[in-house]
Amino acid sequence: MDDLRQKFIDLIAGATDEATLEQVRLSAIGKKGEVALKMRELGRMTPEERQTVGPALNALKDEIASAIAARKAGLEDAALDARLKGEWLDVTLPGRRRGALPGTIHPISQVWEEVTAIFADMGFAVAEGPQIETDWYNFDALNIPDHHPARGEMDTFYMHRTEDDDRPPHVLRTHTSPVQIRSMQQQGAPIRIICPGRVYRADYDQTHTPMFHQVEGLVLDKGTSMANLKWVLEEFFSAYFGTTVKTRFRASHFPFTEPSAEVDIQCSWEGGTVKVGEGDGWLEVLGSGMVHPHVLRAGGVNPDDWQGFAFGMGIDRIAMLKYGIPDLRAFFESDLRWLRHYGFSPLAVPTLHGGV
Ligand code: 2U9
Repeated sequence: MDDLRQKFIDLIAGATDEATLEQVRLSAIGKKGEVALKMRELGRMTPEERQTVGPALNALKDEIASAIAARKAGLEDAALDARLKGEWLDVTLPGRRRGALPGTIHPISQVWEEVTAIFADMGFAVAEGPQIETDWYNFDALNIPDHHPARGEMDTFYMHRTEDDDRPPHVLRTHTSPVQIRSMQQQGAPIRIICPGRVYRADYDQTHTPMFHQVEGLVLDKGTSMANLKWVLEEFFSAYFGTTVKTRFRASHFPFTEPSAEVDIQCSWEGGTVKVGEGDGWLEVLGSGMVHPHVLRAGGVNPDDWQGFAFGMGIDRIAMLKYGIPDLRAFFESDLRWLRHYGFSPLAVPTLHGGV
């Protein structure tokens, strides 16, 4: 029996995987294993022999069973250790880059939001309107005469109609001024609004695209003057460029304002780059004036009771100035490298407290 014990203890110790260990278990203490065979011999023994051999065989069976269980636990531990070593993970490594880069906010959208935030802080509401307008809202209401060159097909996109269609002619709006006419008609005076939006002119070269973006402003009240206009614009440009910006008003002419002024902002031209808010150069960025009485009347506002100013500027142009974007046409080419370079984080929402 000692030989039997030694043989199986050696076999158990030598088993290096669970399958071999199971083989050893079957051949030792399985139903047809060697211990079972020895048990069968008990029948042929004397009662005295049986009393010593029987318990000894049971003890041997138990001993082999626990040796197998211990070995099995050892093998499982070793397997787990090997797995842990093999599947080791450095949780301090930087994360993997995502396949597609996140999109960016287009500079025009960014500047649109910046401009809106600044004027909102000065009490201006935002008004929007249709991009397809009747020629009445786009021209007549703004005191633009029939013979004016802006009305020509060279400058304006007309929506052509069939001959039997007698609805009024429609155009792609050439400025956002019609929105102000509609706002005056709907809410009357006093009013303080800006109208940012897309506008269309039949023009395409280095500095013009057939679609571009404007923001116009309108303030009507009892005693609103050019002095108020100048303050609002200087306040706007200083907030927008983040530095005090002087303005220069030059007399001009627009059909919808009287008097009219073109507005320049102070800048320096050094090393081929424009810097706003310093130096003694000037840059034209804006048109403005006191709203013409004809235009007030078209909007249903009595010019004997109310007066005020209006202004207009190009969003694309002031975006180029602030962010050093040299080529206007690149704005609309959807070049991903350009968008990543000049675009803004979707989380960098312009706010006055955060600094626009
Ligand atoms: C109403 C009355 C008057 C808006 C104005 C300009 C002068 C102007 C240009 C600037 C650059 C257009 O984007 S641009 O090409 N705009 O010069 N705009 S006064 O005057 C208005 C608007 C609405 C009811």
